[in-house]
Amino acid sequence: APTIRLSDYQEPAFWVDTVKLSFDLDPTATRVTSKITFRANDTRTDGPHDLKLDGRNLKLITASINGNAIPADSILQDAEGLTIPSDLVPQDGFTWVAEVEINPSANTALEGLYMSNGMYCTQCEAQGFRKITFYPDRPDVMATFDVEIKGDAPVLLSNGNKLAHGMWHDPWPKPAYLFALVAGDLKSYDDTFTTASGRHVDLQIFVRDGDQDKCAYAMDALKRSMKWDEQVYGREYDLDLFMIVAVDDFNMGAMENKGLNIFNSKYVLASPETATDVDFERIEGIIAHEYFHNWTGNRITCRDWFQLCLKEGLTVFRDQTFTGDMRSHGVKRIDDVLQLRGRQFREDAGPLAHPVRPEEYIEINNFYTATVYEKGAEVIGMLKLLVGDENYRKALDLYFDRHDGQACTIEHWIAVFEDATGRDLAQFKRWYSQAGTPTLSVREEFANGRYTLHLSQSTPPTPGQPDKLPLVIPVRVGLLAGDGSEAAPEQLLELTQSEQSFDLGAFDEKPVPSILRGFSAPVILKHDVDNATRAFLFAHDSDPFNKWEAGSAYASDMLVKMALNDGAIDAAYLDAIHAVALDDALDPAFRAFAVGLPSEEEITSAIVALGEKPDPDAIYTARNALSLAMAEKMADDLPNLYTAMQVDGPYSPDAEAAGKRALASTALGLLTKLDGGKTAAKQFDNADNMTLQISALAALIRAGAGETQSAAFYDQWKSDNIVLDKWFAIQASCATPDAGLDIVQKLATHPDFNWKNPNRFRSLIGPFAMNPAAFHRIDGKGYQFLADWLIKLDAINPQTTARMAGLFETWKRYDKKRQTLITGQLRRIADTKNLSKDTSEIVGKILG
Ligand code: BAL
Ligand code: ZN
Repeated sequence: APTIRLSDYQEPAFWVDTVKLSFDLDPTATRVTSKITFRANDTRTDGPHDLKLDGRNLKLITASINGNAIPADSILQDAEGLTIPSDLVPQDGFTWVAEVEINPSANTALEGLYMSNGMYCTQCEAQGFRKITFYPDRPDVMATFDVEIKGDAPVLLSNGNKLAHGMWHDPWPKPAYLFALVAGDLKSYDDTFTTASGRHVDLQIFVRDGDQDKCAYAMDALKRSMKWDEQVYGREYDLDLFMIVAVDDFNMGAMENKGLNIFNSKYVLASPETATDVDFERIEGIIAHEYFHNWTGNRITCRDWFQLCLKEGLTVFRDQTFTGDMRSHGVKRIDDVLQLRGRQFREDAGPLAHPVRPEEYIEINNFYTATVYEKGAEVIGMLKLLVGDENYRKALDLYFDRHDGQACTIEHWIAVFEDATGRDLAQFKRWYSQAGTPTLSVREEFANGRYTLHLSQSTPPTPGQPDKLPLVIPVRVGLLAGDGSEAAPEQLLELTQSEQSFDLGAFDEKPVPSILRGFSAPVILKHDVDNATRAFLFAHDSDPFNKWEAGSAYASDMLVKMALNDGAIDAAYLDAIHAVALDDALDPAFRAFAVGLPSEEEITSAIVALGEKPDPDAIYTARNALSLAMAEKMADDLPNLYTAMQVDGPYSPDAEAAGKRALASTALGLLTKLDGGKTAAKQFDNADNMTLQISALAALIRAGAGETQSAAFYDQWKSDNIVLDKWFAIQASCATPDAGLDIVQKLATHPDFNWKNPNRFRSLIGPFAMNPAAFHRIDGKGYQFLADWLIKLDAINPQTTARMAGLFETWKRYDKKRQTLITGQLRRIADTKNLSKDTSEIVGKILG
């Protein structure tokens, strides 16, 4: 498959003004008629131009230009599309009409038009529209769409405003990737919203009959998102109608199609009995994310797919801020950084590392990555920090003013900030083009009463990028006095050179620095800090992120040493964690994070950073030993803490109640180490909400118990697919190292393991591969299990397979024996006949 390069970008020869689509739905033979008006692109003076249209798996019935049928032998068609020679193409513009036939039932890749539980639905981003009809399927081609849907389903939906049953008009020019169609026997949960300027908007969430009672939270989140975007970004909604549809078979989390968002049902449907606190928060965040795309993605879209971060980084940043506003910024930041380190730092450190704006790809679906999304959001956060809140808003206003209705690039985005603030961002822009996580090294100096920080930065080589230039790194720094108070106002240091020194002023005694507050840049901080200082910051830092970080780094150092067999448990750490766990002045949600130990994945990467080979069993054992020591240390207080964190009254997913339950769950995990699972079993039996039920089950399974409860859970929830996914996932992720493989092998033969459904596939295979001690068995059977399933899934769903193949990206971290075992499996996948280009690109890169 060819490599597509940013440097090869060329505007299309023809623009599109209007698209009229008519669908005659049939499960195996849907007819699609398209009428498209093309206009010459006057900037392309290299004509005459052939008409080249993308199209895959389409049966062409008829095609005409300006009413003249095109003879079949004048149409050059291949697997990727068709070409009409220039002599048949009026160069100043023309109307194209074509009829094609497609087979939604055979579409297991879930891209284009497909069937899910008897309903028709679409997924067009990035390049699914070409599986619906012939079209210039590229985001810089924006057109208005009129859609007519013929079918016997009671609900026939498309983008824009509704004209009549099955008739839709979308007045806002959009690229084809934002097209959507849904048809089926769906019920709606309705509400309304009045925008700041008084526009009435109907809101509808479409679900299967019986699920209407699980829509209230998503609807509430939607209305809060709409209001927030008005208040914080001055952005109003722009159609008469906003619809969300819940779909069970979906490769992604959700999709921002104009006016018709399509969601993986697990990110819409929620009730206290079926969804956890974490699910509620995620639903809120994803509803917001997709809604926010209406401005950052839809009204202003991407010129080409290399610019994906233009909409995704910004929209993630916006949804993160929204969640922080709804809940707690401090806690949200900790959560986001944990995700960033667990997924994006991992990606950046391995063979799949790529810049926030990649410069080449084989399959664009492979670039919906943590780097494009999460690091893309970090870059926006840094930009905001550097220019300040007011300038940020000024720049965003200018962005919307200047580029509404356009398909843009990162250059446009940067220019808006330069024009709004007068600041030169040429160096800052390197964040978009340099892959790899920079290291920020810190050395302190206190001499003659002056305190100086010496900062240096370096970014490691990544595939295709051996040499790196210095970045602009915003470093928020606080300084603490010996009594824990702030010794000076917080400062924002801008590190722009490889090495730079910052004189932070005169002090009577050496202050204790709190560096990179709020995790002000996505870097790895290297600063030799002793445990006493960590304990001090953990006790006193006023910045919630760095307070948490101090405790986490303390635990991580200890766990690394324990796993490498030259460390013991530090009693001072246990004192510190004990104090924080019981400190009622602190938000329980914060305490839950503070008491939760670094994950096995985090300990693994810390060991790798020291140049050592991680031993998954030793890491598992070390972590267990420390948590047992914590449990024993707090033994007298845990029952009280657990009781104090119980929430009375009916379940509410609000942040305060959720925080209490999170801390109760942490306490329960520790208690289970002491009481043989008595408290957990009781919690399981009495649980009236999913948060309590599943946290009890998880605690039991982690302790190697919970068989009775697991069976009861299955019986209770076997007809609810979203909950059943949790049942698969919890067994795979919490399984003990020895039992893991047996458990997942058995689950893979379970009648409910419907592997063709992406949620079900991911719920078993993903958590197993992210359970390091179970997956990285020294006999290699964990690797073989994953590879077997990837090979099987690739034949029907390349996109999800390729995504899951990324689970092998860390192979170079491990010892020779494991490396050989993993690469053996990767080669087996690579050698599979008819392997998709999606999976082949990922596996090829991982093998290097
Ligand atoms: N655009 C794909 C799904 C999302 O990022 O919202
Ligand atoms: Zn998005």
